[in-house]
Amino acid sequence: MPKNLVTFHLSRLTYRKKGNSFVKIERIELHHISQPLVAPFRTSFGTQVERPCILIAVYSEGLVGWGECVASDNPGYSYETINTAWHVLSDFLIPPNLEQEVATPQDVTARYDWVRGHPMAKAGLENAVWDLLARAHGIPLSTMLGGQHDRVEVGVSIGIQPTLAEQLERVEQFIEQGYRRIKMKIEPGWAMEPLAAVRDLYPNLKLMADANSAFTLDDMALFQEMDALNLLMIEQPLHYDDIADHAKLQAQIKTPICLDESIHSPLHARWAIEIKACRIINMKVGRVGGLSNAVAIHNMCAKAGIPVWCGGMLETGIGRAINLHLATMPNFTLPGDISATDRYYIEDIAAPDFKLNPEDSTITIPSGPGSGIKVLPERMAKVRVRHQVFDAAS
Ligand code: OSB
Ligand code: MG
Repeated sequence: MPKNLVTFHLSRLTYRKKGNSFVKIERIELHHISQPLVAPFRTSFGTQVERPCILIAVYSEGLVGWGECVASDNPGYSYETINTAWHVLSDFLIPPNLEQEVATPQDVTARYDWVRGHPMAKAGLENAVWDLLARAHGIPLSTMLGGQHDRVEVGVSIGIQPTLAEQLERVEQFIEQGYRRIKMKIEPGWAMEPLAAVRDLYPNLKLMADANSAFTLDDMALFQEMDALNLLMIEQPLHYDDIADHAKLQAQIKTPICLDESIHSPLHARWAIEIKACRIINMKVGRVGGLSNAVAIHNMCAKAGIPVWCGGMLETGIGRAINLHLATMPNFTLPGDISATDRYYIEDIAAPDFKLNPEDSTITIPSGPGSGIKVLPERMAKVRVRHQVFDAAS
């Protein structure tokens, strides 16, 4: 695959409406929304009952591209929050891009390259620009990314339940719906017993655990015990910023370690691969700062023989559609945390709703230009907390 795959594709395309190969950003809007989840989602770092996010709309000549910033209202998963992202977007990322011409997403990221950190804020804006460019060229986002499938394999991530009986009930319910890969959240005191109980009932299930950083190297014996469960992988067992200790753990257990929280950029991915800190990487486009970095990490992992899969952040239809397009790239060889809309929300701000294809545990990529989804303004108005318009006049 050519290194500059993205530029390679775009340099041969012209913007359908104008015959240009660039668009000019006229206006950017931020929408802070918050939607109730169908069920509380409990992890080792907290419980969510509502899912807030910032939706980013980038306008050019009657077209609009949509991105989603997946920061939450508290810094439990990462240091970013809705408020830090709003600040960084409105004061540093958006202003240098207003009224500017954009031929590739890198034209936008280059204008804020100097900003350290804040990957979720950056991803929200960059991904909206990818969507806008793909719509302008009249091609699906997956084509722009070099993707190869029209459906991708998915699983479901189940939060920590109040009792073992309820945990088993949840697992059964999702398997009945057609999900063939189950991820269980674990924490100290909720690990071996629930995992072993599920493994006993489903000896051939693709089963994995996500610790969200809740353990230390002192728990080595527990992880060695887990080797008997034939798990697909253990996600982020140790500290959220650690790479080095994960290499020590991986050397002493058979189950593949998958890193989530500690991979923020292609540089972190290279460090993890070089010291053998993991055998798998969870790709979250928000956590790595946008689709350009996601493509770079994907290509690096493909070369190193490290499979990737698409993680989730309980996205709305906007973020979920982008995840689906991303997961069509060839080294996404494990099922993603991209579940059907009804697993998250009663009604969503975008259409169409995503449904599981139960015959093969897949979700079909939306067709049409860009991410292929349409935002529903009436639904958005119902759940909106804050709104701001950025244009030449503001
Ligand atoms: O660690 O993968 C995680 C949700 C929010 C924050 C962190 C994580 C998750 C999930 C949910 O596991 C995945 C999904 O969107 O279905
Ligand atoms: Mg995780």
